[in-house]
Amino acid sequence: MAERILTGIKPTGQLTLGNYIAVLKNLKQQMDRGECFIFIADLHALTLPIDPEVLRQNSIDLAAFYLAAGLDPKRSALFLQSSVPAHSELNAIMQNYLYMGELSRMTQFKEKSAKMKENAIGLGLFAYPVLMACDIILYDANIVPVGEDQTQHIELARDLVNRFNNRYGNILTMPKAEVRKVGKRIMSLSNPTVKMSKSDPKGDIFLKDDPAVIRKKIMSAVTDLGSEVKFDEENKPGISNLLTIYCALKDISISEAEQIFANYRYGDFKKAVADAVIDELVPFQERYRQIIKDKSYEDVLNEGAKKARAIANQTLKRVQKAIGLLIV
Ligand code: ATP
Ligand code: LTN
Repeated sequence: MAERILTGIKPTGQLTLGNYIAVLKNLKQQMDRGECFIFIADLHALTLPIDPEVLRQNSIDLAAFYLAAGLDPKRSALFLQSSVPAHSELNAIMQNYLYMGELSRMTQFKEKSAKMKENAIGLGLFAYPVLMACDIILYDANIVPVGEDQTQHIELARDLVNRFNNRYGNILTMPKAEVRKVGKRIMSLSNPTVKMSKSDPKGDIFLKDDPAVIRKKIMSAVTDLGSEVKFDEENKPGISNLLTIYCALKDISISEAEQIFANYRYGDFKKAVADAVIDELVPFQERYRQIIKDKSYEDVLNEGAKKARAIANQTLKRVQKAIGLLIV
């Protein structure tokens, strides 16, 4: 059976190298494997306060980034989550099949709400994984490429599918998270014990950074005691993170990289990592600028929404019928 692949990114801020490695870098390979549904999770971006103009700009940027990464609109649907109403409609149904206890155990919710006052935490932030499960279920996706931080949400989507199918028959497709072996969690360059994240942009490499800025950030990345370039997450988290970035971009294993850099000092090693990031991002940025200029994302999003709506509406109908809603 051909694979059905789905993934999304929130337009909440400037995209980072973490997003690139987790999702964008593999887009071309994913299209060779099966049918891709790739979206801009703009409804999810509303789960924390965001300025309307910033949301609009981020959404355009994200569409252009997907295209710059090689997304081929003939072989995949690129769309805005908000332009497919079935996401919200299925969400209204599925919120009855996931429970408060389960949702309150989600690490992302705990982290994002930790510093907020109780009466400022929106219901949408709490219910985030319900909508995310709907995103996946609507397209009968069996493969969901993500970074490691999202696997807990996909486990919950799997629980939902099990629960639903046990009760109503074989209605929903079981999804599976696909996390790359090397690069599942890119860490901050200034604090390699925390995830590089666009909502907490300390030690981030942004996809729009100029080459000189990228070089400066990598050359001043936190490194560790000792002088050997070796992968050891516990004792050498900084070097391990830079090795991970290098391997993820060059598609080689950690041990291959350790061999390449066996006689390198930290400074020369960092220079090689900076070169690798710049070599990857410069042509990508050129494509991005061209797409922003010619606005080719507009037609692509339009066409993508049509394709997505056709599939999503079928699943929604199947669910409505199964649970006893009258379809008239
Ligand atoms: P936020 O900080 O707003 O939560 P985010 O970048 O973590 O942003 P998304 O934009 O929705 O969240 O992430 C898109 C994809 O990128 C997800 O699959 C996520 O797991 C992955 N991702 C994000 N940051 C990293 C990282 N540092 N390393 C690996 N994957 C990442
Ligand atoms: N939750 C993801 C973004 C996201 C997603 C999805 C990813 C929303 N819906 C469906 C994969 C499949 C995030 O926060 N990184």
